[in-house]
Amino acid sequence: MSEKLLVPDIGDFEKVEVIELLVKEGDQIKVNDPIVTIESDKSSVEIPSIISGKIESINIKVGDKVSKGDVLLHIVSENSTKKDEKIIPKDTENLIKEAEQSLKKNKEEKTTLENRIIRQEKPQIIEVVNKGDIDPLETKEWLESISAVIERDGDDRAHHLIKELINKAYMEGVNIPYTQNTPYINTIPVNEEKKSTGDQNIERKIRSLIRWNAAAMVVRANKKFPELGGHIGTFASAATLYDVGINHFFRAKNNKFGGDLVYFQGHSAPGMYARAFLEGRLNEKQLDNFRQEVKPGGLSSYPHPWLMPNFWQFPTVSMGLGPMLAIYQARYMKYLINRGLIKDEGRKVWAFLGDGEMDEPESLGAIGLAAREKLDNLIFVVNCNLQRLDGPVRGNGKIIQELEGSFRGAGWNVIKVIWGSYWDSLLANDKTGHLVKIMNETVDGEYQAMKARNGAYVREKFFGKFLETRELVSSLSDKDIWKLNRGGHDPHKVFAAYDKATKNVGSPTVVIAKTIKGYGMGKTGESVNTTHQTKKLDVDDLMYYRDRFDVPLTDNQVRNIEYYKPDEKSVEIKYLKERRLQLGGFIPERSTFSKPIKAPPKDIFDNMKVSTGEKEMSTTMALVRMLTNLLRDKNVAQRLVPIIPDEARTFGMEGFFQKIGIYAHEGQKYEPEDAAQLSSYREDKSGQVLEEGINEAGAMSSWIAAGTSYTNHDIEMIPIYLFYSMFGFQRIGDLAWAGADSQSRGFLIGATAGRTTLAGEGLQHQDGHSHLLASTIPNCIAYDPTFHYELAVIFREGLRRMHEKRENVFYYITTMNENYSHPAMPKDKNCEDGILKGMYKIKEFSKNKKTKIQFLGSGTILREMIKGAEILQNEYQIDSEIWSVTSFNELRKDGMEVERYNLLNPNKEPKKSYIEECLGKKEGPIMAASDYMRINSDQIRPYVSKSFYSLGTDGFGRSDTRKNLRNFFEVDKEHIVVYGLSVLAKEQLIASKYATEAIKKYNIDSKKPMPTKL
Ligand SMILES: Cc1ncc(C[n+]2csc(CCOP(=O)(O)OP(=O)(O)O)c2C)c(N)n1
Ligand SMILES: [Mg+2]
Repeated sequence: MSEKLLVPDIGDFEKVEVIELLVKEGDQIKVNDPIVTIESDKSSVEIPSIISGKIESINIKVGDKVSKGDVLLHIVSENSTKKDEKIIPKDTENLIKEAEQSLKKNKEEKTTLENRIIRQEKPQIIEVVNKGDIDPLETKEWLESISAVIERDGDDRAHHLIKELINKAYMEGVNIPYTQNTPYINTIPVNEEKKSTGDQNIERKIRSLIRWNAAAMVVRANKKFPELGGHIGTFASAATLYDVGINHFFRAKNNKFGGDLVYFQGHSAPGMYARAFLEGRLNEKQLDNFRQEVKPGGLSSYPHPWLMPNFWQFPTVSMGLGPMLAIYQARYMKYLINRGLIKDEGRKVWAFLGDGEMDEPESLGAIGLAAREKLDNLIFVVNCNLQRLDGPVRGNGKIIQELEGSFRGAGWNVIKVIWGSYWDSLLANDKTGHLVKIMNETVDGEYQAMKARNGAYVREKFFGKFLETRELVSSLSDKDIWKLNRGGHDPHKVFAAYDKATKNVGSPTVVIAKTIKGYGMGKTGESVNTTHQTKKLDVDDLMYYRDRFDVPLTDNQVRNIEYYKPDEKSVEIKYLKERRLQLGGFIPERSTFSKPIKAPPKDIFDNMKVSTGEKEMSTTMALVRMLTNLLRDKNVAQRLVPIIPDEARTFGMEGFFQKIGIYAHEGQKYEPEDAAQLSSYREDKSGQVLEEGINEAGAMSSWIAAGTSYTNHDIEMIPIYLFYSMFGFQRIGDLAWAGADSQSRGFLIGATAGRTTLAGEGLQHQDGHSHLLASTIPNCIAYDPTFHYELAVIFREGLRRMHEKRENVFYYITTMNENYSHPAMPKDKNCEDGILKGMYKIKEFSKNKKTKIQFLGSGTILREMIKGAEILQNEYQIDSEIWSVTSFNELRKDGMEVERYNLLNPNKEPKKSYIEECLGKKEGPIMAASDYMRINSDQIRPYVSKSFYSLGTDGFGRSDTRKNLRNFFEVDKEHIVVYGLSVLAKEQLIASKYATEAIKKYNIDSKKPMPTKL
C-alpha cells in the first residue's frame, strides 16, 4: 500500500528550506530513519520517517520550502503500521511504568520488612532532664513507648509512628518547627556498627609510619628550602579517614574492574606520597623532591595530573572544585551506564573534603543535583577538624550540625561520626541525657580549645557543667579523659560509617567526621589556630610525634628526620600490599586503556566547503549543521556528548532533543506540552544531550568528566559544551584551568561571541576578551573563525588531534550569531594549513598597483575589513591583501617559540615565524582588527617586522544594533577606511588630506573619547 509521508508539526515555522535529502527513490527505510534536513533561519532539524517501507517517489528537492502537511515522499509500506499506531501513548506508557514501579516497590518494602533491624536488647531505663519540661513523667512514658516500639517492631515502624504523629499535629494546626538536625552523636548506634575484619594493631603501625613519613617529608623539604612550604596538620587529622578507605574500601582499576574514583583533599597530598613510599611506588629521593618539580622526578605540591600523569587523577586543591567535580563525575558515570557505554559494576566516587572548604558556594552548590539524580555511587567524606587556615570554621556554632542540616535538607544520606569508641560507655550511662545536652550545646570554638589543652581542662570545662556529668567521669583519670577520642580518629567508627555508606541505595551519602587538626603534633601543632601553616617541627616536636605514634626511630634518627620504611618482608609491608592486592591495585593511579576514535573522513564536511550562495547563516548554525552530520558518522556519533546550560534554543539545537534525547535518569514521566511537534522536549534514560539547566559550573564539570572519560572510564568521549561566550572562561575560569590540568580533551564553544556581534544583549553579555582568557591556558587551542569551511577544517583537526591522536589539548572555538553568506573554500592548497596555523590570505585587491596595506581580520570583523578594502581600492586607489586570522593565539605561540629559538641560537640560521612567512615580504604596513579588545590582535605585534596597528572593541559593551556598535567601537568598514588612510599617511605613503577628508565624509567625530572611557 502506498502511503504519504508528510511534514510534521515543526512549531512556529512555515516555508522552511530543505537543505539536504538523505534518501533516494527505491531506498528501503525504517521508522525513525532521517529523510530530509530542513533549516529555518535559526536551526536545522532532520525529519524522521514514521513509516517503514520502500520509497516510491520523492516530492521535494534541495532548496524547496516546506510547511506542515506538505508531502515529502510516497512510500510503499511494509506493514502499513504508522509510528503513531505502534507506539504506546506516553500517558499509557507512564501508567504501565507506574504500575510496574509500585509492584517493585511493594516487593522491596516486603524485603526491607523482612530485613529490618529489630533490636533484641533490653530497653534502657529512661530518665528525663527536668529543666523546662512541664510534665517529665508524661515525657518519660512517651519515650518508653517509642523505645518499646523500636525494640519490638524495629526502626521502620518507629519512624512511621513518629511521622504519623507529626502529620497529625500539623493537621490539628500545631506549628511544627522544622528540625534539620539530629543530636550531636554518631548516626550509627553502637550495636549496628559493622566490625572491621582488619588487624587493628598492624593497621595502626602502618598508619603511624605514614603519618611520620608524611611529616618528615614536609619538614625535610622546608629545612632545605624554607620557601617550599607544605602542610602537616591536614593529613594528620585525616590519616584514619584515608587509611580505612585505602585498606578496606577503595577498589582500584584493573582488567576486571573499572575502579572507584577518589578525589583526595588537595593539601593532604603528603599522606598519599608517604603511603606510596611504603608501597614501594615512590622512593626516598622522590620524597626528598617534594615540591621540587622542575627537574624530573619531583612530587607535586598538590594533586596535579598534568605534572604527575601516572599518579594523580583529579586536581582538587582549588577549594570547592573537588566537591562539584565529584558530583558531576558520579552523575556522568551513571550517564555512561544508562547509555550502555560502560557496565554497571557498582563503582563509587569518593570525595574527601575539608570543613573549611565547605564554605565555598561551589561545595554545596550541586548537592541538590546529587540527591535529585539519586547518586548512590557518590560518597563525600567531610573531615571536620573544626579549623580552616586562620582559625575555627564555626567557632560560635557547630559545623557538623550545619552540614548535617544542609545535606539532609537536600536529600542526602547523612552519617555523622563524631565520637570514638571510648565514649561508648559514657554515652550508654548517660541516663539523664545531660552528657548529650552538653555535647549539643558546646560550640566548636570550645571543642577546639579543649583539644589544645589537656584532660583536666576538659573535666572542668566540659564534664564540669552538670553534677551528673561530673560524676559520670569521676572514676576516670585526666589521662583517661584525654584519651576520649573523636570519631574520625577511630578506625572502628570510620569503618562502620564507610560500610554503611557503600551499601546505601537511592541517595548519595555524606560521612561527616569529627577530627583534630594536627592530631598528634603536640603543643606546636595540635588544635591550635596556627596548625594549618605549621611546616617546621623542632627537635622536641619531632620526638613527641615519634613517641606519640611509636615510630621505631632512635633519637639520632629523629634529629636527622629520617624516613622509616620497614623491611619488605615485614608484616606491615606485607599487610599493606596484601590489602591493596585484595582491592585490585594501588590508589591513586592514573592509567588509560581507551581506544582512539577514528576522525571522520574529510568529505563529511564537504558541504561546508562550498559556497552557501544566497543563503545566509551564522557560524553557530553552521556548527550545529556540522554536529548533525557528525551524528551520522558511525565512529563519532555515540561518543559525542553535547552539553548545554539551558541555551539549546538560543543556538538552534532544539532538533537534538528528539534526535538524540536529553539525558534523564528517570526517563520522561510526563507528556511534554509540545509532544506533537518535531522538536519536542524528549527526556530519555539513554538520552545523549546533557541539558544542565542554568548552570555553567555544572556544565563545565560535566565537560571535564566527559573530557577525561578516556582515563577515568577507559572510553574516549567527545564533549562539546556550548555556552554564551561571555559565560565561559570569565565565569568558570578556575574550572577550565582544572580541566586543563586534568588533560581533558574536547570542545568548548563560545557561541554568540563577539562584542559587537551579539548586538542587543548589552554589557554583561558582549564578550570582547574570552580569547585572551583562553590564551592563558597552555594546552588550550583557540580559534575565531569567520566562515563555515574554516570551522569545518578546525573542528575536524580537533577531532583528529584530540580523539584519534590523543593529544592532551582542548579546543576553544568562538561562533557567532550573525547571519551572512559564506564563500567556498579557496582552492589554494595551503589554505587548510593556514587555517590551522592561524592565518591565510583570503583576498587581494590589486587593481591600482601603487600603494598597499596588509589587513588582518578575524571573526565577523574580517567581513568589515573586506568591505573597507573594497572601498579603499575603488575610491582611494589603495590596494590591499586581506588575511583571515583564525587564531591570534596560535600565531602568538608560534611567534614566541621562534623568537626564543633564535635568541637561544644566535649563531644559527634564524628560523622564521609563520607570521613572518606570511607577511615578511609583503608590501605596506599592517592593520589588524577583531571583535575583541586590541590586545587580542596585539598578541602578534612583537613578531612582525613591519609597522603594526590594531583596532578592537576595548571598553564596556552596550546594547544597540551591530551597525551602531561597530561604529561606536570603530571597527566598521568606514573606520577601517579612515584608519587605513591615516596609517598610510603616517607611514608617509600617501598625503594626510585623504584621511582628513574621509573623517569628514564618514562623519567620524575625532573628539569622541576613547570607548573605554564611555
Ligand atoms: C579557592 C581556594 N581558596 C583558598 C585556598 C587556600 N587554602 C588552602 S587550605 C585552606 C584551608 C582549608 O581548610 P579546610 O578545608 O578546613 O581543610 P583542613 O586543612 O582543615 O582539612 C585554604 C584557605 C585554596 N586552596 N583554594
Ligand atoms: Mg578543616
